[in-house]
Amino acid sequence: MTSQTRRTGGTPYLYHSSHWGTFTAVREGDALRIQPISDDPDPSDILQNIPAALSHPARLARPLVRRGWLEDGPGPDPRRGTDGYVEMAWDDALDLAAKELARLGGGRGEAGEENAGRHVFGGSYGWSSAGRFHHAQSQVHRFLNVSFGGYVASVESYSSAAGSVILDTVAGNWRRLSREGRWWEHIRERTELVIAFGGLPLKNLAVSPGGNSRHIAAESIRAAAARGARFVSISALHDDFPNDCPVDRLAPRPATDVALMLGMAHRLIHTGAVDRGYLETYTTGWEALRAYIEGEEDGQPKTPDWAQAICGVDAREIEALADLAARSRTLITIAYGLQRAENGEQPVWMALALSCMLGGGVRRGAGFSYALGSMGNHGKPQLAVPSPTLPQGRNRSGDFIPVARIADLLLNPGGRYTYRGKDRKYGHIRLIYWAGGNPFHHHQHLDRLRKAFAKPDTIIVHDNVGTATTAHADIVFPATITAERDDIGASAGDPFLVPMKKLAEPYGEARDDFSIFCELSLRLGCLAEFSERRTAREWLEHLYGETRGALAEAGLPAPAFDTFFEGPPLHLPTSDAPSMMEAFHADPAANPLATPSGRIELFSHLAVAGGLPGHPAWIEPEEWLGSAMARTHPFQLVANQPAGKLHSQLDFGKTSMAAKIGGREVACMNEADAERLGIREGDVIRLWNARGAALAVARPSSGIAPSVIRLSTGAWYAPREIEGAGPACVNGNPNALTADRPASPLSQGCSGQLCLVSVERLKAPDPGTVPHENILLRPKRR
Ligand SMILES: Nc1nc2c(c(=O)[nH]1)N[C@H]1C(S)=C(S)[C@@H](COP(=O)(O)OP(=O)(O)OC[C@H]3O[C@@H](n4cnc5c(=O)[nH]c(N)nc54)[C@H](O)[C@@H]3O)O[C@H]1N2
Ligand SMILES: Nc1nc2c(c(=O)[nH]1)N[C@H]1C(S)=C(S)[C@@H](COP(=O)(O)OP(=O)(O)OC[C@H]3O[C@@H](n4cnc5c(=O)[nH]c(N)nc54)[C@H](O)[C@@H]3O)O[C@H]1N2
Ligand SMILES: [Mo]
Repeated sequence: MTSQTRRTGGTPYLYHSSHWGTFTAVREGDALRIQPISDDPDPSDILQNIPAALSHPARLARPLVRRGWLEDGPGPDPRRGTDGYVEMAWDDALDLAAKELARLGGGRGEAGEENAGRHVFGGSYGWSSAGRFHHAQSQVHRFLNVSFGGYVASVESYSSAAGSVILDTVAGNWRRLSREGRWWEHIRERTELVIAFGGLPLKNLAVSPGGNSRHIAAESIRAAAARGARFVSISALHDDFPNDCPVDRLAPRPATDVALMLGMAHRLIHTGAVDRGYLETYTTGWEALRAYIEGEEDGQPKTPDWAQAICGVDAREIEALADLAARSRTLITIAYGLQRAENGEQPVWMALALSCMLGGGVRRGAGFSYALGSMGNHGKPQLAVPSPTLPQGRNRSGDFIPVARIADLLLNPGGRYTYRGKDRKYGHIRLIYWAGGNPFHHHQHLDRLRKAFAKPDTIIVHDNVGTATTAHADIVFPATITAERDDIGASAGDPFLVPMKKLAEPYGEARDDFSIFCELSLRLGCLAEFSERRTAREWLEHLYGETRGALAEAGLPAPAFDTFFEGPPLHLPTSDAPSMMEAFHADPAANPLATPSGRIELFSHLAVAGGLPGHPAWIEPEEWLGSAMARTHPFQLVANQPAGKLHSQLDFGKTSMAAKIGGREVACMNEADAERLGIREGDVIRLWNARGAALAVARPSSGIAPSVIRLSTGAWYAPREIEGAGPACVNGNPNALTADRPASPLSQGCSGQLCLVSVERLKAPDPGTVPHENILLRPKRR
């Protein structure tokens, strides 16, 4: 890394990092000027959202306590979400919070009562910020482990639960499968055909948890195309593949990719193109899958014509794609998006099966890559040394929920459900402690989540800004943003350890999550356990020391902390070790997969035990364009990730706001659909179904399939009454519409990507949007 620490008029450029890029910044008066590092070949515009965060009126300046909670005491309360707040001095708010934590059993620490945390939900899902020490989720987990001896945790992610669970089940280790393998290098150099289910959307590849200093996807795709590699993007949306690259596009109806894959599989069988040697050596269960494909199980051969009737792609095109795949060095990728859906396991499992039929990844550049198009650091070399992580301590409660079952947990204490083939029971939650996530962004069917958030005694949230989640909390602590503190940026798939230098003083009276937890720990008598008597700076030095130690062991001496922290990002070595699949392919007996058979399972007894068919199969979802519900709600909503921001973060920033019209999200729909409905570019439209409604600004386009409408996530939830039409989120949050329905009984994953809706031009007067600073009802400034 070339040092960029220049000086302009005496002001140094400082290094910092975000989930969407490493940058240098300089203060110019009240403004912050941000510049991507020169090593980044394709930096993301999302960087330009950051400066607004320094002083935006949505920032929280002082602790807030909900009026109803303050007046009537803790307890279930349906006023959450519409109540007002009282501003409080830090010491008073901390005393109040500590008293409530103590009442609920907190404060006896590791030596205390076993399972005091069983009524505390601390799953606290969310991305918070890139720095590895001030990582809010790690901080809250550590605090609850120390002060309550544990908490009800969450497992899996909103990103990937159906896909992860099925890949763990049939290929052993989804994490290694998705991260390992130098796929971008292979694509540049060897792969002849990339079939990308869900495309390779550059917008998503902007981002990776912990940092993404080098955006290499665009140049890799271009280099491959220049070499003659072919790409097929399988998606209803044109912009799921870079526009400036040659690509063939297929647009199956959303949620029907399994049918398309089965049609291809049928063709491979009937043209004799199946690699039987691969199936025999590396897989089990082929006979069961073959019998299903040929219709021996249900009397229905899964022919390309059968597939066409479901997915809408011409049968001859399905055959042509199968033929091309069979004669090419083919890589099959599948985006997370496809599995964030009902029966989301099936497209992932079937894509893996299809790649096995084609000979798997024995030849370099061919094979299967999970979520290559979903995270910027997948398919890059992995680090050879551990990157800094805050130890979270031990959770002695042992209880957890699959992360997307949060509303079920709160609404249904004692209720039973299944997960990974086991029967489980929801506990009874009295306290929610959330830091670094925004469930009123990430969860589905938000009107239902509001009812769920009415249930606990007390909800405590830390955030930088007044989100819809803080607006449902009883105690809100204002946290600093990453730019207001020192930290270290790192990610397993990124070569740089970044000294993230403080760029600005905290807004108002905002404090670091760490220091808030130190204050609470002090009051609860467990400060020494929580902080281990280290200051934030000493923690940074300590965490850096672990990476430095590993470097020294590898014969690569690294500078002392102070030198590292004043200098440019530190280049870390990457690992040359073969990926899990490379090792397995080289010697399946010596390097078996962690499945019951040691092989890739095309039939799985564990899947059956978890409530799924034993092999990948087409299972009709409740909400797709061919289902009964489509007669009343004829549009498939694709609620995918937003291009101009990360989730709901910095939605008020420059790049995010530039993508809106009148402060409202834009929904892209097919131009013929728009014309039929009398909708023109710029019209305000209403999307609705039985669960809720949202307003958006229409953008008719030829780049989206008929009957599909795309409204990306990220707008701050603001339900308001629409004249004559009931409530709608006036800012355009699609989770007002999505279903809180598990992907399957196996994974209990989030299925928020797709749902059915109706669409019309808004007839009532436009109620306008709710600006970010008014999402949480604040007291007048004293
Ligand atoms: N319909 C639909 N819903 C989806 C998805 C979808 O495809 N469709 N995608 C899902 C996916 S994949 C994901 S990962 C989730 C994302 O869901 P989240 O990760 O919950 O979303 P974020 O907006 O990143 O929320 C992070 C919050 O942390 C706050 N924050 C940032 N830094 C700090 C800090 O230092 N301290 C504290 N205390 N707070 C901080 C931010 O202000 C923000 O409110 O959404 C899911 N929801
Ligand atoms: N800019 C930006 N980048 C991000 C994020 C962000 O918020 N903003 N979030 C990050 C996170 S947390 C995650 S988990 C990843 C998410 O990565 P993904 O989940 O892969 O991202 P999405 O954009 O939700 O979905 C990718 C595409 O899948 C397509 N798709 C949906 N359903 C179907 C289907 O049934 N069939 C087919 N063929 N295609 C379908 C959609 O057109 C969609 O654009 O992105 C990461 N990258
Ligand atoms: Mo995600």
